[in-house]
Amino acid sequence: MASSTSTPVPTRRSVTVLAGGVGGGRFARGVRHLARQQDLDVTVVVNTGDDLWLTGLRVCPDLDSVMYALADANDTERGWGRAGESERVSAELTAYGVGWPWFTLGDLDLGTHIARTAMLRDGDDLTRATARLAARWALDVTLLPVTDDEVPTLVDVDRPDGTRDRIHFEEWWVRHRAAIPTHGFVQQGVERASVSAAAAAAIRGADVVLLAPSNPVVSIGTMLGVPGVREALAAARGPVVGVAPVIGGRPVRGMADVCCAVVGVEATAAGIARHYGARRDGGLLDAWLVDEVDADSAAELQRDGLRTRAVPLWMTDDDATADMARAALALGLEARGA
Ligand code: FO1
Repeated sequence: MASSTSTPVPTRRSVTVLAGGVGGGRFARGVRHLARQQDLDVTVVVNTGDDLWLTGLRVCPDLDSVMYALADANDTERGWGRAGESERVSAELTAYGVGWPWFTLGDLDLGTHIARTAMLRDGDDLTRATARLAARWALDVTLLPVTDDEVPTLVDVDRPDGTRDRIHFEEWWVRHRAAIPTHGFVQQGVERASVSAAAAAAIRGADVVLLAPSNPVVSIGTMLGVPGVREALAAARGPVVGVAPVIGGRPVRGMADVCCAVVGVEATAAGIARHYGARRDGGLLDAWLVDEVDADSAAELQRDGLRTRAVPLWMTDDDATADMARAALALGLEARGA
């Protein structure tokens, strides 16, 4: 009797990325570019702290930034919203005094918000609605909100008259450009929230988990604040590798330095690594990637026991970003082998 020696089919390796909006979308494109070369399954778990109800619609800025970037449908100049956008409906909304005149909802972008709101009203949770929206674009990547619960990031600020106010993150970020006295960030309702089952499984089960070079406070930090996320990272069977969001002490994009100052984190490659902490000390990281200009901090972190590598971190195009992802995966596998 011939013995059936079924050669085990190698299971595809999986990578889960935790990401915010603009930087997250660009990084996700690079990971996908690599995945297509190395036959990897990619899941991107995205921050939902920026999400809000506006003009009766559910707007999810970071999920949309990542989705549009992966769909090649994003406005690469502005860094958010759709390419080839128009603003006819937005002008009508402003004329009616509905919504925020300083927060532009483009016509194509409104299509996404209307579709998402319709799906939510149909009874879909955000995970399901996100999957349905993403299916239209055939992204080759699974897109997951970090939670299905509404946990808006609010910001405690001083009004011009000196009194305190608590405003939505998007008002702080877009209307005020973070240029008002700021006391802290609050995740409203976080105590009643939990990481989604799909996101927790994607983090626990991945061969490697990557922290995108997103804002360590209001993107990655906000996700870490959702109950269950830290536990999922601690229980992750794969190594957790972070990518520094600052190069030479300056944020690659956005306002990581402003946000770090608000919460007292040193906005450097070493400062953020220490803020995330080494996994073996109860923190997040098995390894950390810094840019070559921060090679000295790499040596310093390595001495402190955090496996660190200095590689080019400018996400100038998909190839450059894929090289970053490749270095992160290699460092992660090295860390796990150790
Ligand atoms: N950013 C702006 O600077 N100005 C805007 O008018 C604006 C509108 C907007 C509408 C929908 C959306 O999903 C994002 C939008 N953004 C806008 C970007 C948004 O502030 C950022 O994508 C993130 O929230 C910050 O990471």
